Amino acid sequence: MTWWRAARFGMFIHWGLYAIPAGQWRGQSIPGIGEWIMLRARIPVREYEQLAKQFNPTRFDADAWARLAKQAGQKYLTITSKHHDGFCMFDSKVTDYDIVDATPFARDPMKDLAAACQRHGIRLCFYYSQTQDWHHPNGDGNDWDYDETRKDFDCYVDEYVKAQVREILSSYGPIGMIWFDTPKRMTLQQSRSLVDLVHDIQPDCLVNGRIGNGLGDYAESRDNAIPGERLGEDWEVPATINDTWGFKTDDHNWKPVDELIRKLVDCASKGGNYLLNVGPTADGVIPEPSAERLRAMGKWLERNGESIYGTHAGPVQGLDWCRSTARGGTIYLHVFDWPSWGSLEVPLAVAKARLLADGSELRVTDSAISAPASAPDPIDTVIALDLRV
Ligand code: JFZ
Repeated sequence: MTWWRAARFGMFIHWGLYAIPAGQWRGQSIPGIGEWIMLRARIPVREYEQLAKQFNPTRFDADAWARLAKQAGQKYLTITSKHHDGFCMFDSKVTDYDIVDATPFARDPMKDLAAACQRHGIRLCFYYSQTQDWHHPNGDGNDWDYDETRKDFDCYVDEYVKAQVREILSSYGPIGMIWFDTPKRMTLQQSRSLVDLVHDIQPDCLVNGRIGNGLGDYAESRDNAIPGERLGEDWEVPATINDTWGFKTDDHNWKPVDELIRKLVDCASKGGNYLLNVGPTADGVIPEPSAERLRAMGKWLERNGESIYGTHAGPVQGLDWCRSTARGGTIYLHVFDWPSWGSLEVPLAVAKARLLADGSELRVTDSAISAPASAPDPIDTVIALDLRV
């Protein structure tokens, strides 16, 4: 868990056939998250499958994606190898329903991504939908093509899921983590056998909490739900920049940069990781509104990353106007609301205070820190504190 705890910030990528309809089906806008369009519109397998013939992401540039993650200050990248629609974005030998065999693209983008992540020092992780598979006759969730009561789910897990988990762990070098999702009908025995399989192949590979049945190396929060207080366990929140994971043409509800930075800080202050999603288009491009926000976050982290990476939850908790993180003897006070009255009152025995961004010292009297009239950084001014011993 060492790398994962130090990382604090990762890139989530939801990319698959659903990026083609991008929220529209037969001239209708389908409400909800883009990657669920097959279920929401009850699209028959035979019809949805046809999308593969159009999938040709000629503008896909693995290096650009890894570079963007790097510029954003993200330390790991988790990409959908297979989402609930069942389409495999990697070269699988146990099905032809994959990007190499079924699309005109006919290449494995995960190979390029693995190499690009290596080059840029980003840990590659795979999302894998182990329970829901709306394409496989024995997978969970598709009751419009198949009779749910006649499915042999155990067989699907033993013969298909395990084979594919083996593939994604054997073909792309070291994998940081497998991000399982929506365990639903997984039994404890099934969850356990998948964890064991992962560790048999790559002992250092982590498994997230959505493997189900209380297993996994850390807890996964509900989507977009940052806990109200610090937790005594390792946790991560998967989050969207707009309101969808998979690309949708009509979702323009992009969160502003200041909100995204504060959410990252909020997570770090409660001891958790922020896994922030991008949904590339069908031609392989990360939407510019996402890219520009990520680059702005990276700019902020260039100046203030010391207060995020490798830190744990700080001692000041439960105040609206600030957050805190800590590492070694240093406490990082993150000021969201700058005082107009010239002083910051902190419930700590402060000895020394300096602005992290430029190193300048702030005067300290009786634990109150003198504050310049206006916020040095209106998004989050970080002050590094030494305490009296
Ligand atoms: C799941 C997926 O169904 C979704 O498509 C996306 O991949 C997301 C990251 O994960 O959705 C969930 C799973 C769990 C919760 C909410 C949405 N939850 O626990 O609240």
